[in-house]
Amino acid sequence: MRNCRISNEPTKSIINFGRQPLGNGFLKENEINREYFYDMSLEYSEKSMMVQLLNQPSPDKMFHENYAFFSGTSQHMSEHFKSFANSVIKGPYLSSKPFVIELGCNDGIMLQNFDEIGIRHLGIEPSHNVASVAAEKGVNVKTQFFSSQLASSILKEYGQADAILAANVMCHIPGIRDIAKAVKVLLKPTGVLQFEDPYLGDVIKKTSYDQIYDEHVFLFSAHSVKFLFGLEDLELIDVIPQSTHGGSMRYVLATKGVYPVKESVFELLKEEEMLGLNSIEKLLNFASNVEQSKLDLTTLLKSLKSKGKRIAGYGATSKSTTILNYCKIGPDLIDYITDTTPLKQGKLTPGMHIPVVNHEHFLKNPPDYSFLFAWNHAEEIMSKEVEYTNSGGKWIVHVPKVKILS
Ligand code: JHZ
Repeated sequence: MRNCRISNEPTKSIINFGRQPLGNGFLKENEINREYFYDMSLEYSEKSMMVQLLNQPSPDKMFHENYAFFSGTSQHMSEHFKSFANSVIKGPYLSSKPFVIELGCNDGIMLQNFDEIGIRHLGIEPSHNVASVAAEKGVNVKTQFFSSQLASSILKEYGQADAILAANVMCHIPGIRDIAKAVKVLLKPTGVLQFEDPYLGDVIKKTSYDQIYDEHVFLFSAHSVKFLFGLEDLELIDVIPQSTHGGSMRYVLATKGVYPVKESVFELLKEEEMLGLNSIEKLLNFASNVEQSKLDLTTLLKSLKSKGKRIAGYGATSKSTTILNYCKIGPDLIDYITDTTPLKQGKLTPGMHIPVVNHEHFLKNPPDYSFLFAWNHAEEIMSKEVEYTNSGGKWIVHVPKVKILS
């Protein structure tokens, strides 16, 4: 058994989701017998206050030349990253000749905004296919995993950065202790680290357990982020809640003592204590809510199926992999899942092997019920699918409770 990835102390188990495949391991029929599985157990460390997965597939199994997730698949997310970039550009932390680094820049969706106005920048992205989309847009990108070793060579080539940014990246990195060290080396004394990830508080409040899958090795809170980066003398100076990915948090960190700590940090720490995000008892309560959600969902789907209803999934998200495999939902309950990502189409979902089809298939074969796996994009999808809804198509969601939307 491994210990906490931050404190190296023993952890306590919150919930075990059992045998799980790769969240983005969409596969072809002839790859089924080679499919990879691991045991997914969510753990909590009382020392570091970090909620984490102890077992995780090796990074090269998850992030490679066929990585299936492109950030640019959502219009709303493009707007979000533009506004993130603008808040950095107009914010108080950049010098007159700034240098900005983004960790895990994916297809360049955020850095392109810096490139457009001539700000010196560098993206680090280990997945070749998405990195080459960034490079085609003119973004300066290194196709590598970030580490303290890479940080030293970046330092020699470019110097220190005014801002290091990351969105939906930090929670993916098992060796995060080394990342904290690398950030410390690369930041100017007045520089800031700004990163955002799905927030533990939202996951607990909404029972959105689908945020837990192989790539998300950590579920951060203000408490755990403060502890982790505090080990490198980096201080949490601001927290800014985000509506993206069903509820995220942006954390702003700087070298201790350089900037005042904003009131938002103290408030969030207090709220987390009230919610019990740093108490194993409250986290175990989350585990029973997850079990109830599984029961409610499988009961609903089986009852609809027994009435002869056709059910499809909308959005072959990484998140859906946890729901499908934990609840054992396969093609007997869900006919297909529609997704706009060409790399996922024509393949089967990881583990439960439901066919992934394009949007046209959904339009030509509208189901009676659509399970909204991409619930975090509900607004965008609902406005796109007005015709389906108006002609009687129904939507199922599982957060915050399993229900059919009226
Ligand atoms: P979406 C990924 O998670 C993986 P996922 C990763 N680990 C992570 O942290 C987050 O993103 C940031 C499709 N879609 O955003 C496109 C439609 O078909 O919820 C996507 O495949 N039609 C890096 O996969 C999926 O749904 C649409 O109209 O859980 C959405 O995936 C829209 C809007 C999306 O992230």
